[in-house]
Amino acid sequence: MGPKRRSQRNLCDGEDVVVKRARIEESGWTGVNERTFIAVKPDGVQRRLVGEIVRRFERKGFKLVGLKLMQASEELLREHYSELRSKPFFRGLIAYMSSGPIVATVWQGLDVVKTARKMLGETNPADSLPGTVRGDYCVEVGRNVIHGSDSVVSAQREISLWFRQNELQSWEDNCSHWIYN
Ligand code: IDP
Ligand code: MG
Repeated sequence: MGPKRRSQRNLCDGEDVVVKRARIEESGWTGVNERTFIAVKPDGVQRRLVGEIVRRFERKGFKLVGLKLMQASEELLREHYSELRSKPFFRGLIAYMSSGPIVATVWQGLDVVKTARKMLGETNPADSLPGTVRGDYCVEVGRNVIHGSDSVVSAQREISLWFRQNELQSWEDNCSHWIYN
């Protein structure tokens, strides 16, 4: 399989077909339209943290534009974490992330990428302050319950990897003027 073909495969459901991936519109990713990819990892789902995590992002004022419960394929996970493929923990990371369903979400709002990373806490829960998801709900780096994109560029890459275009909703936010002035 050539590189072009591979890049068009829909890794989010394993179908070997050409599909419309979530479109990356550079101009639409600034200001209040910035988006990030947040996933509740298998341990977060097992430990019934989905509602708590979604609640935090909703109450903060971010807008939910995509959400699905899914079993991620190893192929998707290897692509998602491709930057870490030479790390000694890579195999364990793929095994962990494919050990059960994940809740994949996309959130939109002003500075959502940076703010979501603060809400997550540090990669190692031991370094994460109370009040962050990892600071409140986990102990070990290998079971840190949540993923969040680390930059706008990563967010664009990850959203297009995990979501099809028609899985992301554009909806009118009737309370946006209570969140933005
Ligand atoms: P991040 O999730 O905070 O962005 P990354 O460095 O991108 O952190 O690592 C991705 C994931 O790989 C982490 O969330 C964690 O699940 C896992 N991981 C990172 N470092 C280690 C490690 O030293 N041992 C085991 N797992 C790790
Ligand atoms: Mg990362």
